[in-house]
Amino acid sequence: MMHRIALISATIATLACADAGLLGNGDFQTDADKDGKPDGWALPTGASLENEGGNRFLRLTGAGTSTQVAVFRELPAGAAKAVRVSFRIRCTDIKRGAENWHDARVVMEAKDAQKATIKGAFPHLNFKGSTNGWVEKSFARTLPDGTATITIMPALFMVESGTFDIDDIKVAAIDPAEVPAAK
Ligand SMILES: [Ca+2]
Repeated sequence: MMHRIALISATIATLACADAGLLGNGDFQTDADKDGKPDGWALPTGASLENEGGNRFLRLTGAGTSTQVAVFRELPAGAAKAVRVSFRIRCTDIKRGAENWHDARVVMEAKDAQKATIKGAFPHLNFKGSTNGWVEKSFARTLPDGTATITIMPALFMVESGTFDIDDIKVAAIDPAEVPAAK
């Protein structure tokens, strides 16, 4: 009996650790309902769950210049006044489409309680070409007053071709004092 209690405690501790931050399952590891999709994420056409040596991650595959491939999450900001966002990405032969913004992007927005976008809250990191393996990205931002939710959307916008891998997405509440002053 004691053994079983210890096992359950260990499981709960692992889950709490994996879910640290505002975004659950940002590492794509959990598929508790075994439907082949990472829990909390929808996988539209062009998005797939990949597995390399036991590490699961999201892959977006370019499907031509008339197609946008994107996944979307919305998370409550709760009491957070500032957040640190981090993730790692890997690009393979991403060929831009007709417009400058037809590339790989991680689009983030702050929304107020009426779901209206509060402009300029987050940078939209964008990528094209190939990276040399996985590359870590991180930034910190103060949340605008009135932020109720944060949306995050990794996307391939009308690219000719290529694949965009993303993993270990974390959105963590931090002390606003930790946000570097804007230059
Ligand atoms: Ca992972």
